[in-house]
Amino acid sequence: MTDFKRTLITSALPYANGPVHIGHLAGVYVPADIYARYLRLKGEEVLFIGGSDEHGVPITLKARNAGITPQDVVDKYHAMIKDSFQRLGISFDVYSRTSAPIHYETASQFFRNLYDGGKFVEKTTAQYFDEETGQFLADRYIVGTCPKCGFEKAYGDQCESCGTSLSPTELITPRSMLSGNTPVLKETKHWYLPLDQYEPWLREWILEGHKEWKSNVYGQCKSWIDSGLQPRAVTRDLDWGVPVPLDEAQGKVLYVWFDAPIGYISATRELTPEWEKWWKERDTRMLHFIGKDNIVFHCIIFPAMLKAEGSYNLPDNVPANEFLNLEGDKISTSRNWAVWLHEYLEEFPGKEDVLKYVLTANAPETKDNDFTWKDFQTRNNSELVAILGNFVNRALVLTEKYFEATVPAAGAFTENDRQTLETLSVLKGEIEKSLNSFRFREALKNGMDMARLGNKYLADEEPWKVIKSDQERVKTILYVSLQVTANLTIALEPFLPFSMEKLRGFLNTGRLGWDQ
Ligand code: B3M
Ligand code: ZN
Repeated sequence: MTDFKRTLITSALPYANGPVHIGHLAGVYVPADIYARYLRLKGEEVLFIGGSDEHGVPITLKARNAGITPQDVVDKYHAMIKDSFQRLGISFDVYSRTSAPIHYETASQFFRNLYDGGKFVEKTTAQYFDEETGQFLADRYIVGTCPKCGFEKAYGDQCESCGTSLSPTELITPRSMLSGNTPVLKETKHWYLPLDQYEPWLREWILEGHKEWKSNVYGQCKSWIDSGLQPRAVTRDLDWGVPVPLDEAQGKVLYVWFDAPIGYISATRELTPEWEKWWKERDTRMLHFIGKDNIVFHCIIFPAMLKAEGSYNLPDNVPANEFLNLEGDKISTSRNWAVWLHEYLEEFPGKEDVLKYVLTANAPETKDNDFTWKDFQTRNNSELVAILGNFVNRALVLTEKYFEATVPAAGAFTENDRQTLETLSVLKGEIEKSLNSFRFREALKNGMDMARLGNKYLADEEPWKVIKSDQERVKTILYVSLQVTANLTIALEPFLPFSMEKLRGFLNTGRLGWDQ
């Protein structure tokens, strides 16, 4: 195991064609933020990278339907997403965007490095072309009858009625969504990353070298590799995206999934001139936080790109989560079936930590899971308020009531005092072990066990009774209780940052490190 000196955390770049919802948060951003905060608490060097993914056909479709430009679409949603992440306390070190000039420069240079290194395969194929608008048609711009079920509005890549994935030439009576005309097949050249050539290396690097990856990630990589990897086009005939930096490639852009992961590199370049320390020095550990639908791009395609380019590190782990459902149904942007983050923040001001708590306690870490408002309410009332709130409130109120809110000096410890203080450090060790294995649900439960420990200690010691006969003893009881409280502000900081900041204010302890 290499001794890493620093950790680079990337989190999937959300498409800037709509707001983020609780599925994105539970899958990617809450776990990534917990891990970044934990490493900072440990005093480790860490960068937490985020940004908006601003290319891709869905954005151009949204623009076309709204009669605005793709830049208008991404400007609106980049700002909304960035603001809502900031208000939720997702502690990015940088939140960039792939329409930024630095990204165009970084992505096109990356493409040139591969091109000049002869890493691409060039292929000319026949694609549908709209003669009236003079444009090649992306799959989503072609509609026709599904050959499987007869649905008349099937797209060039998929029939939304029967779900069959299609290629445009399979459509019956294809039509262009731009002009309505029948498109013609026209030759066009594209550049392909020959993934098949990286299969032996991917087998070695992942299937032999990363058996420690989460089983849902390792399993998906194995099935992709076993199914046989095909060359993948990294360019498209589109006018929205990073232009392909070749004179012969006028009117062509980089495929969105080629440029987007390079967005992590451009965001790091935007943040620090020392960006190569984070992307190229072997004592940097890189982690990609993503949802399961992005596994192939982050474990197979982007690593093959990095390997082909040759000077970059590869990810050490990709702790992808599964999906979160809402009230028993799949979250759907098109059906507006989601809890949108910006709406939650408006409707529940001051409850940012409650959402993070519930999404972590119910995180889809190994299988899809369900978010219900009933569970949200129950966890808030019977866990956050009744266990955590109740303990810290009693520890603080009793200290205020008996000792004018000053931390009393402890007298001799009883067996129960010693037991309680020892259990504190055992629980912190448990939390650390869970977090180091990206088991955030388990880590949070261990954190809440710390509050349960405090409640049990107060119930056992009953300072409100002892105060009548032995004030000195109560000093020690409250001293131990405040030790538990101070440990909670450290252990729960990654999960409940706003609440723990408030609690530190009451304790007047300032920011404490993990091992203090
Ligand atoms: N824009 C988001 C998604 O597939 C996609 C991630 C890019 S990460 C480089 O939901
Ligand atoms: Zn169909």
